[in-house]
Amino acid sequence: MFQLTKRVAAIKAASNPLYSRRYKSWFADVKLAPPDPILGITEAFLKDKNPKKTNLGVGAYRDDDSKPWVLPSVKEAQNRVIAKNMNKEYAPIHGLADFYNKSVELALGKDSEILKNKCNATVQSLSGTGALRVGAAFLGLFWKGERVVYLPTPTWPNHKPIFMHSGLKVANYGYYDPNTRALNEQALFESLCKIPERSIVLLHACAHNPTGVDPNSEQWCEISHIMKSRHLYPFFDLAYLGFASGDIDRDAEAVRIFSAEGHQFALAQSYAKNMGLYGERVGSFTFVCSSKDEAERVTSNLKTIIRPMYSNPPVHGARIAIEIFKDEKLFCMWLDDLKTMATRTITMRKQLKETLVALGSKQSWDHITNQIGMFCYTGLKPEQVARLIKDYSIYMTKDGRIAVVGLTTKNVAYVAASIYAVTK
Ligand code: KET
Repeated sequence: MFQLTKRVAAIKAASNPLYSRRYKSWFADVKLAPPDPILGITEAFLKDKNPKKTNLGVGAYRDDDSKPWVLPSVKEAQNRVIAKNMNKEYAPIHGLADFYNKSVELALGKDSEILKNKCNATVQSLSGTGALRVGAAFLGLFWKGERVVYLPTPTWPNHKPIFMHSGLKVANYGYYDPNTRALNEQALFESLCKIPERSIVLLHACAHNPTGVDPNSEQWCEISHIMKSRHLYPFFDLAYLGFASGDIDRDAEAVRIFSAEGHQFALAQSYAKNMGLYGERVGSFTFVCSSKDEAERVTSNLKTIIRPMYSNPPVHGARIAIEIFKDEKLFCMWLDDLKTMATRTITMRKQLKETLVALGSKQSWDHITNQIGMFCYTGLKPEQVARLIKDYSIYMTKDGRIAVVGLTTKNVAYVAASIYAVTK
């Protein structure tokens, strides 16, 4: 008691103005962080009062009434999940096996030797970002090669912090040519040849974000050969499986080429876009290992990473995916939904291009229809983007990326006219 009173007196004595000023706040030195380059745009869009405002920022599919679309297959699967009246117990640390086993099979293919030999270390993840994050954290702890992750120029802005937060360095490799608005094959191959051996290389498996430009089959084979001969480690980000072309096998081509050629690689998968399960955070992460034994050891360590990070993943979205995976009819319904999204996106690309041409734009807009996936890398300059946002309330990322999935038959004319106005 005496001890305590003495201590309190000491604290009071310390509360002189100088002392209290110094300890007014623990976070006085924390500076305001910039808004997120993608999700920050939605925040600005929501504040805008213009009735014509259009959000082409975030990559989230909209129907032709600009409404988020819950896929009919997902609705049906969710009804089935609810009808089962399941409990709300914790999932295992690595998630629901019925989900993650089918997820990796979707990417690697039913006949995958890797899966037959159980060489995969696969876990459920918090969507694609969580998959990348867990994979990065594992590499941060165990990677014995060059601790640098090479990212394409440009890339999804979240890649850099994800790897840096895991204690890895990041650098870039050539990918896109702004003049041709297509793949810069020479820069890509040359820079891959120069990357120090045993480095990590991040590859967008399909529907490259933000450019919408993918290597073709031959180019993927070449990338695979270079990476193999130079002992580069492939880390695939597969966030758009089935969304790029509407065909899962086609979109999985790059991953399957690398599997067939015997690469060991990392694979982050997301069901945000292809099942429209954005907010449910459904995904999986896989390391393709050299043996079953190695895969078991890797899995056990993935679990030790996940446990203190978020303990175990949410179950609801994964249960929806399981319903779709295990019922052939529902699975076919999902494939149809994927086609619906891919077809509407392609139609909007065409309409945007045709309207710009009809307005008399002298620029070439062929890249709008040549690029694939959710986005179009328009080539608009930062000042043109700024005008579109300020004068027309058309929101997009600063680099001129538009989410084509946000275009509709109702807003495309306004968007085209506005783009024409700032580019003529
Ligand atoms: N990888 C890529 C290439 C990607 O574009 C996204 C999302 C993700 C991973 C992660 O998605 P998740 O929801 O964690 O499964 N991209 C869109 C949304 C975002 O930035 O979070 C976008 O670029 O708009």
